[in-house]
Amino acid sequence: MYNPPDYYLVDELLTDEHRLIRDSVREWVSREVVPIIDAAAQNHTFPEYLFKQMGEIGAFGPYIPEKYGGAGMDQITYGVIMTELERGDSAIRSAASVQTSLVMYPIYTFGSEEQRLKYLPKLASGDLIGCFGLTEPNYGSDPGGMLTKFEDRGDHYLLNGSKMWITNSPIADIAVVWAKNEDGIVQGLIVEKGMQGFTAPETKNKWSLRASITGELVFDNVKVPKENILPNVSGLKGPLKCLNSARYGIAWGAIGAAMDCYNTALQYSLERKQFKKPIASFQLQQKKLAEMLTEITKAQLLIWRLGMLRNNDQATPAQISMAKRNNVEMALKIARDSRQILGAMGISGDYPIMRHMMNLESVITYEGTHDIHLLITGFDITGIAAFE
Ligand code: TGC
Ligand code: FAD
Repeated sequence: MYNPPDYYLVDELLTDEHRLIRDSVREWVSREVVPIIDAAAQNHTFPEYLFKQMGEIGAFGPYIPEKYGGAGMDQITYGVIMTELERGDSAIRSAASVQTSLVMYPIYTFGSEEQRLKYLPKLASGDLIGCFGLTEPNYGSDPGGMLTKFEDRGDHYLLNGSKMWITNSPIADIAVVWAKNEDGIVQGLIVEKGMQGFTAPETKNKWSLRASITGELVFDNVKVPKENILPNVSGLKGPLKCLNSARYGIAWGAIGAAMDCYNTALQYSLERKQFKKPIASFQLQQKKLAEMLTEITKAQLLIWRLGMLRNNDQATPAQISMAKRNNVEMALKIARDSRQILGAMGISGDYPIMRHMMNLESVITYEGTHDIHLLITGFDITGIAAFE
């Protein structure tokens, strides 16, 4: 049984319900993800068959009300699920992040009751796969500049433009797409697979998140029915609110990747002998391990507090940025140090470290780059935006 570090007994802060869900997701990851994930990453394929299983274990929409197929749980539940999934692989956590925070959240928060009832239960069960289109070829960190647009054509909207780097787009049944209306205001539209003029080609040759499928969204005069617009939000704050939920989940998730690297490095250092001693007996390796555990513990406490703030609807976007930035950088540093502890073995697919390390290069970039989150904190502290 996987046994992650818990130096400050953070487990005691969880309720029995949190632990029950956490343990069932942990067991599922050990059984279904760990045995196949290296091959999936090496072969650059997303194990799509896991999607339905993720629905069954409650990985999609845990905080969405039960009426719509969710579990009606709190933000800590969402967080512990993300930690467990990312211990398996960031690709698996990504699939859950997108489905919950970037597809179910906007439909639940900004959608009509008809849209909620039509899409949410099937998204929760994994019968429908969703994706989220914000980034464009020329507008990544600056999504407000987007060129994708739609016109009101009386009985439908006509959508034109393209999105890039979209998790799950080639296999998605629906896409929540952010585009500008004729007044240049950003709005969200639900675009369904099969709509004429809509294609989603795959982006190949990634060295990171190789077990996740990524692609484009291309809209060439796509007729979108009027009932597919998200009626209850307009402006860039719509997609940015979705990102708050996803960034929060990533801040929990990264801890799972970090713990898996730390556990692997600790175990290896106790077993591997050089100069007739376990390498764990050398001060240089102990320093790495001690610092890793310190950083994991700090990240756990940071995200625990943020989760409590989110449960009370008190967390600010800037607080979320701080946690996403800190915890992902923490995980990436731990992956790099762990890889060194394993020496040559650190680059082998027999261990999970190199895969986590490469994945985390995407995680530190998507959902707002490391730099952008620093600038968000800088803006929050000084009141001066340094983005442009
Ligand atoms: P700015 O003028 O500052 O803001 C526009 C409006 O939005 C409001 N706002 C927010 N509201 C809620 N939550 C937030 N986090 C918000 N940030 C800003 C703001 O108050 C304003 O509201 P209003 O009422 O005045 O209109 O916007 P800006 O264009 O100057 O940009 C600010 C900036 C740079 C922080 C923002 O654009 C940003 O966060 N950029 C990063 C883009 C990003 O994160 N993209 C992620 C794409 S999705 C993805 O990566 C999925 S990966 C999936 C996976 O596989 O896990
Ligand atoms: P750019 O914005 O071009 O940034 C390049 C560099 O410039 C970065 O280092 C950045 O920090 C820096 N920079 C930019 N602006 C500033 C500034 N003002 N000040 C200082 N430095 C700055 N997007 C979606 O919409 N949906 C998805 O599902 C999705 N999934 C993704 C999956 C993967 C695997 C990846 C890699 C990306 C995904 N993205 C997705 C896109 C992701 O959100 C963007 O890559 C990210 O927001 C950064 O945009 P960019 O790549 O265009 O980089």
